[in-house]
Amino acid sequence: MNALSRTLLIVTPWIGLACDVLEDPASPAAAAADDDVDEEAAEALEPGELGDPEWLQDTAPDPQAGLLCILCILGGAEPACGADGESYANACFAACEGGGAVPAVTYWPDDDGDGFGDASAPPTNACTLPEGASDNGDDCDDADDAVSPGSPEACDGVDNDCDAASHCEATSCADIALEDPSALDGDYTLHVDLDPDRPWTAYCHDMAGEPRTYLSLVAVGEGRNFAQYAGDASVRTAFTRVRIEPTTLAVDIDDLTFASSSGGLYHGQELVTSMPYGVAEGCGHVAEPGVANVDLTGTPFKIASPFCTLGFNAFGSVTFSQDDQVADVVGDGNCGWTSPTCSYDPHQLMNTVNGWILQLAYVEP
Ligand SMILES: [Ca+2]
Ligand SMILES: [Ca+2]
Ligand SMILES: [Ca+2]
Ligand SMILES: [Ca+2]
Repeated sequence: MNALSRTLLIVTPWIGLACDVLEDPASPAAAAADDDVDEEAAEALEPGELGDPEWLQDTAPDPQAGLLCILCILGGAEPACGADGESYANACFAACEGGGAVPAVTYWPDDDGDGFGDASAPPTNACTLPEGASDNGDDCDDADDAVSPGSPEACDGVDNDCDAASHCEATSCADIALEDPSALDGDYTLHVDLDPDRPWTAYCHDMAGEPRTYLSLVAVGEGRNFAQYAGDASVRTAFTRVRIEPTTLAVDIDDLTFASSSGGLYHGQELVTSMPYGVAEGCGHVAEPGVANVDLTGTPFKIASPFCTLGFNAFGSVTFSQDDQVADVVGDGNCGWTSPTCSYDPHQLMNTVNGWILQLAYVEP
């Protein structure tokens, strides 16, 4: 052991003891401080303890400590933080001049200034918040101040809130596809007008192409959700899903993507092979009149359209269930039909468009 090391071994614990004295003159150590430090104390305190925040942290500054601080410097050369937020050459300076030594804080760069640091950038330790830095590394995109924990999720394909498990609230299947271009066709929860109290399960179709929103019909099978034209012969179309415009809640009665048809008949020179949703047509007073059914049971929607009967010698009716979720439709004449609102063409022929004429409404909770 050389002379300097021996000096440090002796001086350093003495300083520690002296700082305790300054902090609490009434302590037993105060009496001992008047005497030389004995061998026992030197052995009890290792030089490294000078850097221990346990005793440095609350050490009060005191002008009388000037000499002690000079000696103290010998105790170490690691930069340290003072309670005053300044950086000092070592822990002794921080303790004696900086109001007590405190641990350095880890900071991350915050280039976009949103208060959240870049977790992927190397952090730095400092005594106070450096300019352009943050005390956390929670930003998942430090080049966009609209992206950070707690930011609202938009349907934009971006993880706006730095939580990969959370997605935007969607009103349409197009929203779902925008948020997640890899989303597959299937059932998704949408909200009417983004209202958390008005959820519904949509079937999203053609998500990889032009996403379209469908309402899956629960009541399917014999006598449910079909349209019919009865004449010399009959054509009947059954629906398992109908296309819905999720912002207006109108149904395109012409969409046959999830419909199947059977039979066929000639209307004049034209062969009719399918019928629009909710339309009943009859011609010639033969056999049974045309009938149709709309049944939204099991969905959170009800029928909000009036129906109307048109045609030559037309007669017909519509009977709604009490909750307006079911409509039984009759249409006949020579020829005549009953349809949602008033369809442009009751039987579906080439180049005819009825469009979004069946209006639905959300069943309020
Ligand atoms: Ca940031
Ligand atoms: Ca950001
Ligand atoms: Ca998003
Ligand atoms: Ca998210």
